[in-house]
Amino acid sequence: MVFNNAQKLLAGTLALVLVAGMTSPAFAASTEHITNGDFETGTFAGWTIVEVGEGNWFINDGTFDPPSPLDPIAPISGQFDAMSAQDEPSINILSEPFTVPTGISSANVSWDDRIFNFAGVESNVFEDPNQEARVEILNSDGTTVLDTIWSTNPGDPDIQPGPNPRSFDITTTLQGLEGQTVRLSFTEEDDVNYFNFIVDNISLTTDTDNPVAGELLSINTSALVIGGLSSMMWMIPAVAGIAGAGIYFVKFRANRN
Ligand SMILES: [Ca+2]
Ligand SMILES: [Ca+2]
Ligand SMILES: [Ca+2]
Repeated sequence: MVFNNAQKLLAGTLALVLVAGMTSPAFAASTEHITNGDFETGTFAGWTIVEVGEGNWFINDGTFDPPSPLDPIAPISGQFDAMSAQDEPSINILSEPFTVPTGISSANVSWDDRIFNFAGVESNVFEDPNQEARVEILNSDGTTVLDTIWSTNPGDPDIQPGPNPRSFDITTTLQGLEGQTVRLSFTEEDDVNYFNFIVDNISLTTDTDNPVAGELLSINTSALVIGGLSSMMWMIPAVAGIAGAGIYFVKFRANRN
């Protein structure tokens, strides 16, 4: 009967551990890779700006009046967002580096924007790439485009006050860049007329399905302590994984009862 009690204790403990492990969110880790994506620091902390020509990215608190026909406009959310503005033709690049994790099961990028393209008097409101807003994955030093996630295209509405929520699955792209440091980049390029691209709430998240190391550790620890009361047959499959432990649990019960 002592053996049976030990067996019951072992079975019960394993069942609890297995249930706890199987329902634990720790199996998939979700990570946000963008800091200050809402610009609520009131600064570009975390971001890198590269500007070519007479333009730049500016923190907008609702009082910023760009040189374009656009009047001051409230931030998309909170107290601040980021706005591109210019006096002359320019390329304005706002990017933030991040390291792509390994074992990615899903990846998503999202942001909110407003678009004010004042090239409406020209034959083409948007031109690729010289009167365009685009969101890309760049290499670590920002010199190479690895993927274009989204861009404006000829025929798009020139004025889109929104705010326009945009979200894209970039799982495949990031799975091909695992372990690398890359940049999420927002570029506004203009050489036809004024163009204000306003962004806020920028987020890039990945889910990883790495081996459940933390869960296995707790299972093994619990099982090993109790395992001393019974058969070490348990330990081999338990170390191998939850599924293995489950299978041997069934086998153990079948053999002993
Ligand atoms: Ca904001
Ligand atoms: Ca203005
Ligand atoms: Ca385009």
